[in-house]
Amino acid sequence: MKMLKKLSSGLWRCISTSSCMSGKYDRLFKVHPTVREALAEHRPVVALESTIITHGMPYPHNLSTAKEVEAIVRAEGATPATVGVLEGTVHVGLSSEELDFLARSKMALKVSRRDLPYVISKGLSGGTTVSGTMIAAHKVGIPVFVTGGIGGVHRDGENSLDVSADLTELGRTPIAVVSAGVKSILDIGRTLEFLETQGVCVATYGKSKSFPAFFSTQSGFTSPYNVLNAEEAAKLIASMLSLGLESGVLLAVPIPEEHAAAGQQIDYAIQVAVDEARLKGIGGRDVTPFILQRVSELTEGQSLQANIALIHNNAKVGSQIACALSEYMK
Ligand code: PSU
Ligand code: MN
Repeated sequence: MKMLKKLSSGLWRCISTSSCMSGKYDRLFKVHPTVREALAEHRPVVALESTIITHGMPYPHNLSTAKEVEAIVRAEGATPATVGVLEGTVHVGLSSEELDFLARSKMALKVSRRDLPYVISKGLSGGTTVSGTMIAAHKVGIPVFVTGGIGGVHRDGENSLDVSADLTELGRTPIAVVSAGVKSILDIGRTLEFLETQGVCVATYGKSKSFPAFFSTQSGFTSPYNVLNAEEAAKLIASMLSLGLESGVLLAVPIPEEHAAAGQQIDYAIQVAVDEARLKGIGGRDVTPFILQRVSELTEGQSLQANIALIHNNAKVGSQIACALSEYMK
C-alpha cells in the first residue's frame, strides 16, 4: 500500500486500467511530440530498437548509425521512433541528446520483455531489444518496426534452451518486424521452425523465397512466402491487423549484393566466435553482444561495415512499407 501511495496518480491509473496509453503523458511511456503528432495524423511512423546502439555496435559507430537510420526514415517520408528506456521511462522517439546518452552509456542495460518491470521499478536506463521495442511500438500503435537482425534459437539451443524472447514476442504481439533475416551465429533452421510454431508469418522481401542470413543473401533455408514490393508487404501487414491476430509478421530483407561480398569470411569468423563463447562459458544475454564484438574484431571491422549497410537498407525498405501501409489504410 505504501508503495502504491508513492506512485503518481497517473501511473496508478495506468496500472489499474491496464491501458498504459490512456494518457500519453504517464510515467511509464513517453511519446516524443513528433511521433505523437504523426500518429494522431495517421502519418507513417517507423519504430527502431536501441540494443543495437547500447550493445550491438561500438561507440561512435553506434551513434552515427542510429542518426543515419533516422535520417533515412525521414528522407523516405516517415517519422522515426527510436525506443529506449531512460531513468525508468520507456521513450518512444528519442531526442538527439537522449540518443547520445544511450550511445555513450556504459551502464545501459539490455532490455527485453522480462527486464522491463525491473528496469522501470529501479529507474534505470537501457537499450530495448526487438522484444522490448515491439512491446512499446504496440502500446502506442506503431505497426512497422525496423532492425538489423532479430534474435533466434541459438546453436545447441535444443540443449541449452537459449531461444531469444524476440521469437515468442513475435508470436504474441502484432507488429511487422523488418530485418535482414537471422545471423548465422544462430540455428536458422530451428529459428524458422520455432517461428512457425509461434504463428509468425515469415516472408522474404523480393523475388526469391530464400531466407537471408544477415551478412549473406542466402541461408540455405527458405521462407514460406515472399512479397515483391512495399505495397505487397503493406497488404500483408494490413491483413495481420484486420484479422486481429495477436502474432506478428517477420519481413526478411536480403542484404544488398554489393555488401554481401564478405559474407563467407564473416561466417567463418562467426564459427570461431561461437566456439570461443562456448569455451569461455559465456551464456544468457551476454552471448549475442560477445559474438558481435568478436566477429567485428576478427573481420577487422568488415562485419561492422556490412552491418551498417544492411541496417541502412532495412530502414529504407521499412520506411517505404510504412508509407505504403498508411496509404493503404486511408
Ligand atoms: N542481432 C544483431 N544485432 C543486435 C541484436 C541482434 O545483429 O544488436 C540484438 C537485438 O536487439 C536483438 C537482441 O533483439 O540482440 C537479441 O538478443 P538475445 O539473443 O539475447 O535474445
Ligand atoms: Mn538468449
